[in-house]
Amino acid sequence: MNENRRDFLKKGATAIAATPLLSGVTASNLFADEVKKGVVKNGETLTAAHWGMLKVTTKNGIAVKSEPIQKTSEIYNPLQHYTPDMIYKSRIKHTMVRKSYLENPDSPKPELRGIDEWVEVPYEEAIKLVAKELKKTRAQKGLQSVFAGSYGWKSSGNVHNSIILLHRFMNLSGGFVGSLGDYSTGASQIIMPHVVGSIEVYEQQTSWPVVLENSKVVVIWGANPLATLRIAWTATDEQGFKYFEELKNKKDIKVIVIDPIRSETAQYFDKAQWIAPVPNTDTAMMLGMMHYLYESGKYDKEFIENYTYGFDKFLPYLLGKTDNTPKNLEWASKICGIDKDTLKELADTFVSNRTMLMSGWGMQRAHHGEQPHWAMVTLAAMIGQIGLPGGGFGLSYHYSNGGAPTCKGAVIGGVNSASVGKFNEKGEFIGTDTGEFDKHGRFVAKAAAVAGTGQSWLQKATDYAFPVARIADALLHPGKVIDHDGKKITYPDIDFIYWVGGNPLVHHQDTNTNLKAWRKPRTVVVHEAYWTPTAKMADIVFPVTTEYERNDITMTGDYSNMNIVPMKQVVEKYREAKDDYQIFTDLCKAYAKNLVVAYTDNGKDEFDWIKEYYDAAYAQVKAIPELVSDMKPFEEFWNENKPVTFASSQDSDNWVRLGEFREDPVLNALGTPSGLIEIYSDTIEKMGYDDCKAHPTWFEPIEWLGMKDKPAKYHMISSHPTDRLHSQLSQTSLREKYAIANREPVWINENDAKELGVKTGDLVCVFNARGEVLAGAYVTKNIKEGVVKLAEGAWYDGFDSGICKNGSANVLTIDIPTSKLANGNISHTALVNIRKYQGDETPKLTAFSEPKFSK
Ligand code: PGD
Repeated sequence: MNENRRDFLKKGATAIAATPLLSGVTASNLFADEVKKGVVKNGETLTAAHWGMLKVTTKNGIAVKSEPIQKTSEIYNPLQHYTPDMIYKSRIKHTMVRKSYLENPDSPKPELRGIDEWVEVPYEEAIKLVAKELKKTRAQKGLQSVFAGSYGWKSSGNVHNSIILLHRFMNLSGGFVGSLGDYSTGASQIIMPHVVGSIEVYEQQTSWPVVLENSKVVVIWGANPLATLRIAWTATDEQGFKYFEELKNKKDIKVIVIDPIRSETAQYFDKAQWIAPVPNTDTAMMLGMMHYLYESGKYDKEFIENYTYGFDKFLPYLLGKTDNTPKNLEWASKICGIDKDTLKELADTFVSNRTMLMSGWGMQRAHHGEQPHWAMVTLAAMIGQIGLPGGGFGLSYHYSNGGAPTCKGAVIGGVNSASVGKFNEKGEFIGTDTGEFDKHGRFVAKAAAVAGTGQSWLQKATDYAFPVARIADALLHPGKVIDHDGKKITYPDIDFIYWVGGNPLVHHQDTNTNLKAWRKPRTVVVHEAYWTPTAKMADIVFPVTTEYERNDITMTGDYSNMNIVPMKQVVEKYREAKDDYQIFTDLCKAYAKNLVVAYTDNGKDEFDWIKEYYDAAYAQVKAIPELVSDMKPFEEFWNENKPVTFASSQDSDNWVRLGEFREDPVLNALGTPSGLIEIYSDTIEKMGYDDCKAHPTWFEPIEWLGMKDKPAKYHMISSHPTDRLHSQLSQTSLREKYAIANREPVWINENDAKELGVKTGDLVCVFNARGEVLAGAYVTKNIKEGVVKLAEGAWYDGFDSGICKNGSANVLTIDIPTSKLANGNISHTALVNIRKYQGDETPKLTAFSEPKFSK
């Protein structure tokens, strides 16, 4: 028995799958040095999801229970307990085609999308249909008519990354129109490079140990980390929870929460000061504090002088010289609704204590969303603690465990989006710009391609790529020219949509306009596991596996890179569900000769990819002696059923964001034109936009509580949900714990509720000129008067009546861009009205039911 195997057997005793009855694995090969590929029919299997590393218990091949594999903090994460529901509820069982599309794909009655009947078709027939119609669209309308900028949170896993798998297919088969940016940080990721020379929102933060040791004040500004840290883009390692718990226990750090909602986080920090501004007015609030710091001379002149550019050009605006409106405390107070003494006290607290301003992203998902983060950086610059331990600002503590020190270890790779394919006159695939067939018929890709960059062919496609949140506008207005960050973009004429890994009928603003937009193109193809509203709006739906029905690999903690986790198949594939990878492989076969060879990189299956990524990481670890880890060869790692865990280094424990810049702003200049923090941007000035000036500016949002002639009475905030990941987990029984009157809950302030005659448990209509939804009233003092909260992500349920019976917030939101600069979404800018539901009968909820099938 060799060392490795002995080690495996020893460790096997403590591994999770104590009695692995592996289907397809016989007793004689159980101890062979090979990868165990079958599912555990009775026992526990290790996997991971956005919401953590999980062990799932199966009985007779059925998943019955799921739990976290470890406890990192006292903070409970309910999302980890609903895997069985994710496997069995609201699933799509068969490959389906919309009736009118099947009858005549050339004239498919797109106006019936969402209300038509569905026909079950053999999988192979649907594959041929998609290949044929895609080819037809490309031939007749060009690659700019095929939109595959498919956006969404998909599921964890580096192999079965549905969105990249789609891009890989679309690239190799001829090209597509992509999208720019994302819904999360649409405004900030465009403005921040102008201000600090980096995207900032997805950057590592000053490490938590440094904050806990040095900060005296932590401001949680428009963030709800106790909700958003339940998940991570890869899989959460819950380090964020651990550190927020430590923060709570640090009695010498004052916590201030600035948010119109007294969120779960504010409630967790029971001693925290809660400041509730009028929604969308943070910029004015910050300008008021800046004015006070300037006039009182309390700001850090030296920092402004040495580390920033353009303060002198910003001052005339701050002081009111350009518009006769000094942005003083009185002015700010009138706008943001916080009395001026409190504003002054806040500014004094910040400037006289080591203060970390931790901001969420909600405030930039609003009209003129570029401004609050720019104002926050400017305020932090005047406070003068940027680059000092525990001071400054941080835009990612609430996301994917930002601030958890980065571990020293290897990083697992992932499938790439390849390059655009070339075809001969017979329509056979012959290679790409970066790859060709060798004399043995093997496809050799010379360079890994990343979506949206590099290739010459893509230049044409990227001419048509547009900001992702402009999708409905683009569908409705082909040829329209828009401004974007100093460039002009022409919308393509989209006639074919291919969407995987996202739920745009729920995530995009102004659902009723979005529905019209989705009824324009000739063809819509969707891969989904569930009958989501997006699946219901398609023409062809392929049922896909969930992450629990396939094998994969992921890392945890996007910033910490703490663990490598085997994501093992928990149960057999559900009904006709197939992996996205399988579907695209079959589409390649149907589309063109030899295409599949390039797509699968010469026939790789999921295990070949997993092993390739792991082996590369293993080689990295072995090559660098100081990377101490218990990383083992792939077979042992896989069979052992345990994550590989890396440790952080002293350097990363002590890391301070912008610390090097502070030490030497010349040697470590920022990536801005001046190399400094830009309070005034000459680049933006040259763009000449009326809705984004060259310095932080207060602009009135299109709808807000302080406006004249308000079109509706209450400001709706559509926060990220606490008990879902966007729309994911909606159909699980966790919903029974939070739904009110069997609908999405709407938080209403107790005084507003009194006036409305509404109490907790009542069914209410929330409405405005854009639409109407039904929701369940939750009356509370934990929300500012005049503000209501309806979390985003409830599955839209209004195909039959036009009124969403499930409370999908985006029915009520506005679909205009933040500004010409960033074109982000403005989902937190919307006024709504509320009334008690008056009908005799309560409308039946159909959000989680199957659509109509043709007999
Ligand atoms: P999810 O619910 O995560 O929402 O929008 P997003 O579309 O990301 O949708 C992911 C879908 O992918 C699910 O339906 C899931 O079943 C499917 N899926 C998961 N795994 C796979 C897979 O392996 N293959 C395939 N084919 N499908 C899979 C989120 C978006 O919403 C985001 S990121 C933000 S930040 C925005 N936030 C707001 C907001 O704050 N307020 C409002 N009103 N609206 C928002 N919309 C945005």
